[in-house]
Amino acid sequence: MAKKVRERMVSYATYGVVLCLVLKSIFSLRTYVMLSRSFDADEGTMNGLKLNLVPITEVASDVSPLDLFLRHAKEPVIVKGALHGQPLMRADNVVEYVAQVCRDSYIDTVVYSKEVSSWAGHTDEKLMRIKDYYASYVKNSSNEELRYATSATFGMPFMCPALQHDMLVPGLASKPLPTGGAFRNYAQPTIFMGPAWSRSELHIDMMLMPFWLGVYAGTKRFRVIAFEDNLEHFGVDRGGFGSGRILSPSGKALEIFDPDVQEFPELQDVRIYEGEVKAGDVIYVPSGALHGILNTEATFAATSNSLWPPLTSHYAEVCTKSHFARRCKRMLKDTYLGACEVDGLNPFDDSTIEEFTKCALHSKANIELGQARSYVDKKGFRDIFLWELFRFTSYEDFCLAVCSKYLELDYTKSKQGPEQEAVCKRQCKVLGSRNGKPST
Ligand SMILES: O=C(O)CCC(=O)C(=O)O
Repeated sequence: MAKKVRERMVSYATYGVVLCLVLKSIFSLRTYVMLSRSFDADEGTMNGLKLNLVPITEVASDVSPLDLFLRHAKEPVIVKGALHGQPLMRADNVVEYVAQVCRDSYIDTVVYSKEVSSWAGHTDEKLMRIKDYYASYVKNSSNEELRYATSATFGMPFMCPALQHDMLVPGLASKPLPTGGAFRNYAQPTIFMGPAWSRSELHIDMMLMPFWLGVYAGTKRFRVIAFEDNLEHFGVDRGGFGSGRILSPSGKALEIFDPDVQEFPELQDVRIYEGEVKAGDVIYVPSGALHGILNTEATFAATSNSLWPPLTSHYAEVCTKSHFARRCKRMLKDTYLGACEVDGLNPFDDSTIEEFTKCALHSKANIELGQARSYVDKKGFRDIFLWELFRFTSYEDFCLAVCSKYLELDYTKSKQGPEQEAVCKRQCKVLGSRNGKPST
């Protein structure tokens, strides 16, 4: 065992200081607590055929980001209680509180249909004011239409900036790479709120990016198929790396919460990670993973796609082996600020992926902007405000920049754009209980 470790250390030595430090940490003892797993894997029989359900690993919130992203890079992980220090967790009724703070903001609302091939099976989009959505579809539990709300059109920073005082970026996600070359995506985080049994069916995220999702109220059941299983059992031609809807030979889409195992016999072999993400928890979902979400209670959640330095190698591998699905090649290039050649990446030649990874790990983007060193030192991870993540000096400056950014990007094409812009600007004057001061 010790010999193996030594050999691996030696073969990676050429990766330079950053990678060596990272490896040192891989082989160090776990410092965080692995909690018991929440799911009984004996459940999950469909039409007499057994699904291969695997409980999602749960860890305590003292997990170091390096352990999380490196040791568990390829599997989803639930970090229990990671949101417990956040102001929003103190609201008596989180969903009602959000509906109150964001009352005039416009949010997209959708219903689920198994017949459509759109993202997550969402269809029948209507922009609604949050207060009206909440009254009709969340508070009114006798409404049979399961209408789900998500800030897809406007994104939370423009849609309801005042929420930033209560809803921070979790510490473990607070040091991302300059995603796509820019400091952050102004359209994220995305928020999701909805009644029990609303859902997002199986899909894959833009540019095959990994993400964090924090649940502030209610419970979400996740089912996740890792990139590696998707590739092995469904391959690149079954839709899984495009829309994320896996198709059977007869053209039927796989519904992960109601799977037809006759149509998809592969499901007996595919590992389906399953876990409940409860209020206060954060889930990490890896690059290129298919995932479906079923809200088993009324929920409120926030999520962002981000890449973190320790995921460099896995993301490069996923992007290349998917044959560069979902424009991820562009993402690879831009994230490392063009420092590393992407045209030589070859899905059939692992050495090209290793070369790229070596270069990316040494890049300025990874070391300086992604703050790779702080992962090794385990320093400086704390819940931060969005304006800090975007490297602004105050909430108000960031807020006003976002409100105008949307004008620039011509989001006013949407009929409600001008009204939403006015809501955005009004909220820039709203300061939270800590007056926009960073937490310590
Ligand atoms: O919570 C949800 O319904 C969907 C979240 C998600 O899968 C995503 O943002 O990619």
